[in-house]
Amino acid sequence: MGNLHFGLKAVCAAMACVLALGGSIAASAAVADVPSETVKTNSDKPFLIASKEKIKGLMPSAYHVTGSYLEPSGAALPPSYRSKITDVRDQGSYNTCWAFANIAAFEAFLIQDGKGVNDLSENHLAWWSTEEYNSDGYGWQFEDLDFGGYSMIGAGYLASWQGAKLEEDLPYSTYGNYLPDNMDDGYIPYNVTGITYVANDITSVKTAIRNYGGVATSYSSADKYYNSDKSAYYQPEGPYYGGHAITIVGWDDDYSKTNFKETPPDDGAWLVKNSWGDYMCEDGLMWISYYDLYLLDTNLWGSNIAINSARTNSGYDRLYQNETHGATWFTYITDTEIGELKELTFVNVFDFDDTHKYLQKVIFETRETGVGYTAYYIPVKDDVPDKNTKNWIKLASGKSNTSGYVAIDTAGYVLPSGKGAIGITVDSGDNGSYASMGVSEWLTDENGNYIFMPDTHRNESFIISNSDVYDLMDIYEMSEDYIGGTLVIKAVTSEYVIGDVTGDGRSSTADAMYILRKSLGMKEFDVEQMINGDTNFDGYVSAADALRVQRKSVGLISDY
Ligand SMILES: [Ca+2]
Ligand SMILES: [Ca+2]
Ligand SMILES: [Ca+2]
Repeated sequence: MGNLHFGLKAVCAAMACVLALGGSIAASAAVADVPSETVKTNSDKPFLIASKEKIKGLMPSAYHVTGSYLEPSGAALPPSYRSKITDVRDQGSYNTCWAFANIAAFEAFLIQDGKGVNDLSENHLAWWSTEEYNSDGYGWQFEDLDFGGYSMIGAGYLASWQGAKLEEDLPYSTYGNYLPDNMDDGYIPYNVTGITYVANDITSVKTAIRNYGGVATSYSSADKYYNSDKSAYYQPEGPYYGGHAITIVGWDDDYSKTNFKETPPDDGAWLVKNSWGDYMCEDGLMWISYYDLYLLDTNLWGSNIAINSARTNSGYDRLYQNETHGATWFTYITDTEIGELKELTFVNVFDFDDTHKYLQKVIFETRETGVGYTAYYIPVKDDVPDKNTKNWIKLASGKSNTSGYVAIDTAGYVLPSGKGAIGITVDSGDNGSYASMGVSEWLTDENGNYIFMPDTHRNESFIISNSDVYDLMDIYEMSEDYIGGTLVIKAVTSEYVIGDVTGDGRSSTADAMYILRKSLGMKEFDVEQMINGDTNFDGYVSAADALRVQRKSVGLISDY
């Protein structure tokens, strides 16, 4: 092994210090793909104002995820398609498009997943990112609701179960919008367990829409490329005029190229749900050409987001996590002789409560696709994960063909109570990438002001490589970064195993049959079976629950 570099965002000068791990100093070629050390703000962008002056609000991202190339399974993709969606909302005069786009994708997913029509609170998400709400100095530090946001904020918020809350509890005001005093109250009806980052690729985006309802992304919005007669937008070239986040909810391969102000190379357009009420669009929907220059461009917008799974909030679940915002960067290790390491184990230590002992899922955030992973329960001694792999308990393994928040089903593994760790061994195999993991760490604007501040601690996140155990905070401190970061590895646990009445820790067709027999009076259930069998949480074990268990077991719904 040569000298080790850690792929931290705060690199360059500080990078040399990291090399103390290997003993000497080498150039930091490992960070050549880092787009920028600091995140730029809206202020220096050539913002041109389009209609109604309510455009801007999506900033370039700190990181860029190429995203997942998705292939349709089952029936071929039709030439035109539109998802069932909730009503078009109105962001009013605020730069909150990013919050509306992410919530719209989630609402479309919930319909697609059989969870009905929901009106969720964009207001809560938007205020959640402000320094006014995060007055303790941690979390997103945007000046106010009007500051704009990143695509990653909504994804991190949903995946950390910070929302989404109900519109009726935290309603949005299109003007005179103040920090709600009930931000921390209110019900979260569904907990997100998986998000796919979608590639800028027509087949992939179509597949994501058909599977998950919608894709939240952005385009560069300027009046001169908008045909208001047809609600059609196409920018062929030129600078970008400031991002506007929207949600793609359908397509038409035959949408005529003559509908646009400038003529694209061919027919075909995305059906887009906007958040400008019904102003300037057909019922709030519009069309953007497949050939638009900046739509879906992850180099600008960071990631295109589709929510792919969620659990109904049963009140029995608990999410263990050491951060509540998701990744602002992806960390990795470079060896000076062999380059970026292809296999690493990323670990988060938790203090498991014996009342929520069933481990349902392990979730991690990755920007790579096609990587192999193995999830472990790792014993913790004196606050440090056991480096002896003989003591690790393998929970599940597989290969992820998607980037984003990847959920691994751990089948109700019974967790020992107390301190324990969840490890994910990432093996990039032969796909040309390297082992990396989402990390929640600080971001500054180009003036050095912190726009995101993580709440990090020693003994929470570790990286294990060849039996060497590194506390992530030690790695940061060696690069003179005393704020540090936290790995995005989460554990979904439950008090009960919803859908499992046979007692094997997972819900399957056998459970559906048991529940059906119970509903017909042919079987008696004990208390635990009654709780587990009530998958729609209405207080009864009925044929409807049997149907839900059957639908989940064949993949028609993502989770309870
Ligand atoms: Ca709403
Ligand atoms: Ca079962
Ligand atoms: Ca029920």
